[in-house]
Amino acid sequence: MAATPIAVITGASSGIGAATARQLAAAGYRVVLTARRKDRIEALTAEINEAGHEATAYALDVTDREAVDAFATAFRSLAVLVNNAGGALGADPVATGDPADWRQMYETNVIGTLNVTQALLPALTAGGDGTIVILSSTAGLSTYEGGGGYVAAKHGEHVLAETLRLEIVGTPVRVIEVAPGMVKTEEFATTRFRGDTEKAAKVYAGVDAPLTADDVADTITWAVTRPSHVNIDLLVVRPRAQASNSKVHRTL
Ligand code: 8X3
Repeated sequence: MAATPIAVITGASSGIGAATARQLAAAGYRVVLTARRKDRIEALTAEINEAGHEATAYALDVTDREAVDAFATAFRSLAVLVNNAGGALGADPVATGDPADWRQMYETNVIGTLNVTQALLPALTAGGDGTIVILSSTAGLSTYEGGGGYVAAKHGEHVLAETLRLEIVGTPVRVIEVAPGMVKTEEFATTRFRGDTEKAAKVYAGVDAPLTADDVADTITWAVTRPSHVNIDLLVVRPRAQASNSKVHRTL
């Protein structure tokens, strides 16, 4: 009997990462949930196992290269890596944005993805059929006012995906980039506005049905479960009410 394929998901403690862990488990993967918040991924792991699927939790900060390398030693062969950890901090104009925020966003979104991808690439290759998913954003494809360091970091992540795909062509590993637009999750906007729930709510005010974490997880799961020779290079997914980063229909 063939071993159950393993999928590692970073940032699996909430939002898109958590929804992706649930959906990939239901699709037949043994999911390995990583995030800094151990209690959260342990609770989700228990939920997935109780549902009759296979999950394990591993507390990990993707910006800590030593910890990432130690984590990677557990895998001789790996089917899927979903680089989901990341996020936004602040929505200030370039003129006044805090360089510390810019640095932190580059560190989590770009270096975090680089760390985990570099560390797990040997196992993804050794498995003979690997898939790397990079969760970028529509903020990685075009800019918007107040996008600042987030837009810059997501452009970096997009370029990482494009470059890696060129460099590893011919190996049995594909690189899928999923770029969501407006997704309403419990934490994304609240973190961006440092706990200011009023400002966070304004992001989605009057928008008829922003995407949910499940919508994006569904997209990821679809892309990952295509036959091995099919590579969904880049998939942009937005809610119907959003035509571009800055063109959003609101009923206010
Ligand atoms: C999230 C999309 O519009 O907040 O990645 O930059 S946006």
